[in-house]
Amino acid sequence: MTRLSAITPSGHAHLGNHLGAIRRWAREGSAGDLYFVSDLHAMTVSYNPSRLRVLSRELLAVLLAAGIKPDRVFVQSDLVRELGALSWVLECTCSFGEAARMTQFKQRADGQGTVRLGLLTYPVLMAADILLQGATEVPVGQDQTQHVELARSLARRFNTTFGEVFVVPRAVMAPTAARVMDLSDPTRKMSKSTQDNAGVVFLLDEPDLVRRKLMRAVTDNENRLEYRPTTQPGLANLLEILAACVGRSPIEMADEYSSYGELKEAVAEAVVEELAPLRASTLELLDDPADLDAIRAAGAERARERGQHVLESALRMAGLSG
Ligand code: AQP
Repeated sequence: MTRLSAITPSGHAHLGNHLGAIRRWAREGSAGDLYFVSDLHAMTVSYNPSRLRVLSRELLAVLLAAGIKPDRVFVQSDLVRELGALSWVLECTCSFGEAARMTQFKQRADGQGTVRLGLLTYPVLMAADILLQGATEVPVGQDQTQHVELARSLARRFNTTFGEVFVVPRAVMAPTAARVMDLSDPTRKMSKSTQDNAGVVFLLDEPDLVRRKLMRAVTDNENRLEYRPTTQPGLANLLEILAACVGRSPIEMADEYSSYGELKEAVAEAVVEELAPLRASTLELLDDPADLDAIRAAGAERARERGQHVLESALRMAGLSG
């Protein structure tokens, strides 16, 4: 079984990425799991090239620092030639209607002045990511299941039309982990690309900044320390963060504190403690460019080797070289 997951360098990694995904990947991942930094996907909206390079590198370091084995990780653009070739074959297997039907495309394109063609075709690139690595399972949230369905359709269609090449992947529901909300606006999730940094705890924030952000988190005027996500979303978010850090339930945590201030202090200390080893290891990896480059190159080589046979067969069967 090969399970494939990705993280997009659309901004600096944050507490939500850590508690919701990266920590779980490092703790629960099995030998067949693969993780990649999806920098090509970050290009579907306006971006800055030098920042993208820095963010991709930083995310790779975060994944390794979290404890994901180096032989399980790679950066997507290191396979840009292979993925570009396979994407073209798959784009010519996909209809315009299929791509245009993607709900996420409609949502993300809505209201944008200029919509990049890559935003429309990126689910096909995602299919290439999956099929090139021969992934059998793709853990996704509800918003991405349609994209994995597309990858399944394209794999089946190609296999039926030209010959068996691709493993047909299936979407598996990513286990529901803590969904960390923005500290300034607890009705929206903490996000890498949020413009206002005050509500986002980045993994590389200095401990004092982490404390300040958590102490300033928006709560309410109810003065009632209970876990009530619908009516007290800010407080519930803090309780969930604390619960995720200390491995207990938010309801239990609510019973432990008598004031919002006391709770915030506890959350701040728990988060600083949770992030300290990850931050230190990430900075250490970023400080040794040669070592990180070597890990990255080896990861790319392995990913390329895993996909070589699939790519050559797909090109040959599609009537191209090979
Ligand atoms: N706030 C969050 N709480 C819990 N989990 C989260 N994840 C993201 N935000 C939270 C999980 O992190 C993994 C990698 O995320 P992604 O790169 O695929 O993109 P995303 O979900 O769109 O993440 P962001 O941080 O919100 O980025 P932008 O701003 O670009 O949209 C996923 O497993 C995701 O569930």
